[in-house]
Amino acid sequence: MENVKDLDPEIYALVKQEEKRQSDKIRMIASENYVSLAILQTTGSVLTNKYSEGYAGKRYYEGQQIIDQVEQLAVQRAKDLFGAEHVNVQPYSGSPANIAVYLAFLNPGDTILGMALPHGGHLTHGAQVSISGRYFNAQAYELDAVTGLLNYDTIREKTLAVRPKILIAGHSAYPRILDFARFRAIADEVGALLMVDMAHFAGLVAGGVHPSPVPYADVVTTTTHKSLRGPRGAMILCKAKYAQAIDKAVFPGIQGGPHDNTTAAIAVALKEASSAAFKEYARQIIRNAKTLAQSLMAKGFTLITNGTDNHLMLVNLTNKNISGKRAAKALDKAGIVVNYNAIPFDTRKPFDPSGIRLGTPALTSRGFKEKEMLLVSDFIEKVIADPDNDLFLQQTAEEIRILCSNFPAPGLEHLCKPESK
Ligand code: DSN
Repeated sequence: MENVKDLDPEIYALVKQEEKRQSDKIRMIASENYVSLAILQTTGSVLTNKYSEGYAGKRYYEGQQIIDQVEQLAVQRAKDLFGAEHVNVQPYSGSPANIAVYLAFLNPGDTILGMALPHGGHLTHGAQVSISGRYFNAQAYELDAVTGLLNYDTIREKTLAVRPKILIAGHSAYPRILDFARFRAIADEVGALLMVDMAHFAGLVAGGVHPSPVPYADVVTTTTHKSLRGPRGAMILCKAKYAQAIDKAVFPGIQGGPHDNTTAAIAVALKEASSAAFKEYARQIIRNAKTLAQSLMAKGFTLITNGTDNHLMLVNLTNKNISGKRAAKALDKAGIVVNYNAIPFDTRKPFDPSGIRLGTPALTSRGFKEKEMLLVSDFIEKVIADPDNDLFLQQTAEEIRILCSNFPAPGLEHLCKPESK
């Protein structure tokens, strides 16, 4: 970063502060992670200088001798890792990927059916504030009010009633495994396409600890930077018969030139995700989440669905007499970064809801295991019990900084000199 330091000391200082924040705190936002130094370096490479509208072998600018190879490598690695017939690696991120799928298959006003946003769905699954809810007839299914689980009978009833052109499975805040065979069967009853947004759990699928949607879905979208631990970007995986429609929808449908530096970093991430070490990483994400869930429940925390099968948990804080926002702010001061989150059938407003969402991908990347999850659970319990005690929060932040110094985060190893308390 020496050149940045000389040219732009303000941005340099901010980047350094963010490095320290990421190193010193326990990051539990379920969609975040730490990429490797190799991925950081590739993202910052000269590939950022190139324009390459089109696809390998059919571009609109010259000079693609290298870029074509980069993109072909990324595509091939994604096909091999996920067993997909066709992959597009160009979407800028998850939201454009989902919108590209709609452009490929829908006309304005057509019906889509996805998980309701307050129940764990994503904005682009048909929320009214999103283009997906404004340009299409967006219908939603909800979780079961008693169990907090998806109820496939009610999803089927809703599907039969609204007859969507696309049935969407996938979520941002649902702690259980999805039954893709059941979604497929429901979609088939009305001749709908099945789209699975696996952004949150793509790394778990790659690591073999979550069922793959690829054999069941017509189209699978995913970001590349969550549990998959790549750069910020996205991919669309689909059956070969949809390849042309998807490619045309991404470019020229909604995007111009792909970000070739990101494409290369996605290729690196896919290589990492194909390794035995990544399989172990994925297993540990789940072991950590289950350990934390059990420990929090033993302390009287209410978890939606009473636990987790994946990398995240949703905590209903109502019985702790604290709102999600107040809890998230206190935890952040104490060195644990989470997001406040609506719970199903929340009676509070989305900007200050009843829950928090906790995820284990990032802390697992820095080497936290079951033992550390019990410490995290203790920290969370104490902070939630005393959220306004600034001195205590500061002391906790220092304890957490010392704990973190013993677990250097990928890409930030240079900041950590192990300390003991
Ligand atoms: N913003 C992401 C999340 O936190 O789940 C979804 O795209």
